[in-house]
Amino acid sequence: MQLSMKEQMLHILLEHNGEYVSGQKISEQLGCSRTAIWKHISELRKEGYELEAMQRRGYRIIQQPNNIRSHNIHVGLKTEFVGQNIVYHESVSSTQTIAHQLAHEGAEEGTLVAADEQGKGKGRLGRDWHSPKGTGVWMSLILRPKIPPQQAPQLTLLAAVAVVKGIKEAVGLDCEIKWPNDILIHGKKVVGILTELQAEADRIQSVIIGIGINVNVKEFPEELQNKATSLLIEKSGKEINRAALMQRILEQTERIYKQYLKEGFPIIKLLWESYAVSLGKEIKATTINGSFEGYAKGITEEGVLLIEDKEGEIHQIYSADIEISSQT
Ligand code: BT5
Repeated sequence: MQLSMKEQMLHILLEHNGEYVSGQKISEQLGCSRTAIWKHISELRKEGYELEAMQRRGYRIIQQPNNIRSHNIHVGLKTEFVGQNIVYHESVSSTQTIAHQLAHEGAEEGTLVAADEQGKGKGRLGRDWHSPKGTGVWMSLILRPKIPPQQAPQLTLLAAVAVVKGIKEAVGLDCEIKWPNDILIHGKKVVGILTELQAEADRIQSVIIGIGINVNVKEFPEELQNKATSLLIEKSGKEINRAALMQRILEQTERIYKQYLKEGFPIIKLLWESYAVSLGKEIKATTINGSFEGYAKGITEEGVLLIEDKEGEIHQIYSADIEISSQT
């Protein structure tokens, strides 16, 4: 997707990394008037960009706001289609609901819905996802893979791998994955992933991958205090740029997704296993049909978890909450 005039200007300023760029150079590069430049500068300032304008020297960027408006994500995003069409809202009930609607209306593959705050963020099985304002990444990505619906769980694992790699690249933190959709740091949940489908019996129309990341969350409500963490907490209070983090995750997602479409699941499976904490351990799995304990043997080619119980019987688990009972 083409960058707008304002985005192109931001791109030029960011490329100069705090150095001055003359108004003349900008107007030549963009083919616009000095008045138009000034208009965009004022708009960017209103959005929280700290920009300096100096006579005879031009403009320079001093600081970017830590917001996730679409052009903040768009400028500097090195993808072909993932995140190239961004729908940003300041406050929504859930980005999943909006993405479902857009997918239904035919939104192109790679369309991303992002919000600064969710009033009713969704977890699995009707659970809530705490999504406070201005501190997280709450986003839903629309993909349209030509795969049978039963392979869709693979995409949750694919997304988990992309998020782990993106966090490592942008922030330098190592995460672990707990099957199927939890990303943990030091045993506490920092990311949740929710994959939902629009499908016919034999064909996927779209997959909506919802990703919730606690980025700069400083405090959690009481019920989450023992089980949730944020990147800021794990970085000893260092604030993290959310747009840059999203860019790295979207780039990783596109790269791994393309590889998946070309070569299938095996490579993703290997990567996923290298980050998994719940394999090779005694675990307790709670499913909608009850809970039982056993040894987590591995995942199948479909991304299904295999658990061996005390009688040696192997169970295939499609969806569950996992507790790790002991190290083995
Ligand atoms: C998930 O569900 O982990 C999927 C979360 C997906 C959230 C994203 S945000 C963008 C998109 N739009 C949405 O509306 N949703 C997606 P589940 O495995 O069911 O975990 C939910 C449980 O995690 C809750 O019952 C809480 O115990 C806990 N929890 C809630 N908010 C949390 C948070 N911010 N951080 C860590 N744990 C949380």
